[in-house]
Amino acid sequence: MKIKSCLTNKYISELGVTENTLSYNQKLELKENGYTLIHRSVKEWLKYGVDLNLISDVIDDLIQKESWRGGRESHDHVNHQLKEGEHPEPGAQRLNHLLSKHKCFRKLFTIPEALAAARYLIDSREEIALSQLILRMPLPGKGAQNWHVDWIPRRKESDPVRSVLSSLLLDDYTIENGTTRVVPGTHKKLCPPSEEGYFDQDHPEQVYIEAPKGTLFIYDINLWHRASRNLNGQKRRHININYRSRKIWQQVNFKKVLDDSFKKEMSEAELFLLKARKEDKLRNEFLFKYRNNPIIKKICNAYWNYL
Ligand SMILES: O=C(O)CCC(=O)C(=O)O
Ligand SMILES: [Fe+2]
Repeated sequence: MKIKSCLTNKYISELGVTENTLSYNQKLELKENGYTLIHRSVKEWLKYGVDLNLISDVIDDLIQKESWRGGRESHDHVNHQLKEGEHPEPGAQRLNHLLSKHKCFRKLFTIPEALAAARYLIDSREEIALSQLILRMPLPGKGAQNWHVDWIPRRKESDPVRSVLSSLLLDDYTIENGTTRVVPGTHKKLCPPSEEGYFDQDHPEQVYIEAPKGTLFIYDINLWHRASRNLNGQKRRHININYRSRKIWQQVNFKKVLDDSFKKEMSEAELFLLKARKEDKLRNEFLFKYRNNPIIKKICNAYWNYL
């Protein structure tokens, strides 16, 4: 029997999410294909408190300022190996901790469709939190990734979906500027692409996501996907809004990194989604630091499944 996660439902409804926030077709696409695309113009986004032009300018300034250092906050476990001038992800510009860096990012983690999709796909017994808000931009001539999923692959039909990604496109996504490729339906598979021999080659059923600036590209964490190489050097920036089950790691420990003045301006519902209320437990920093150690990974996964 499924138990409703009442706090998440209560708070996302306070933030305007209803049963009808996603259309029937969007829900069907999420369930069957593993992704859906929702487009809004710059003007329409303004009604949601999202100023795409301002965000775009602020991102450019941050890229200028942080350059190859961008995104290091989430790569603490590899920081010691990174040399001067080396991006944490070779071939891509990243930025992290956006919420701490400018007010223009504040409404991005309460976009109703992103919240509704997270609630729709993540196991209904599990409460939800924002994991991170990051910027990714492939560098000219670079940025290709192998086929992957963004979390530990599901192995059994009964394994829960624990994360959903929503990419807000700040530029048009085209084949030439290195768009994301996906293989529709692969979110249902119980293995990662590498186990079927897919690394950096074309997949016979791949689809290039071609969509204009202002699109929200929402996908199940288990969908096979990969960023392509930026062939024409044109900007291809997106902000990734990642929700996860509260059982697993938040990539950013918002409770720790957001200051008190920021928290004071947040509603109870927003603080809940950031896992930054007084009663929310702090992440275990030791285990998080060593999260890629195979033994720690195994223990945490077993523990999360037991919870
Ligand atoms: O930028 C993209 O197209 C996708 C990036 C991605 O999948 C990742 O970094 O995990
Ligand atoms: Fe990914």
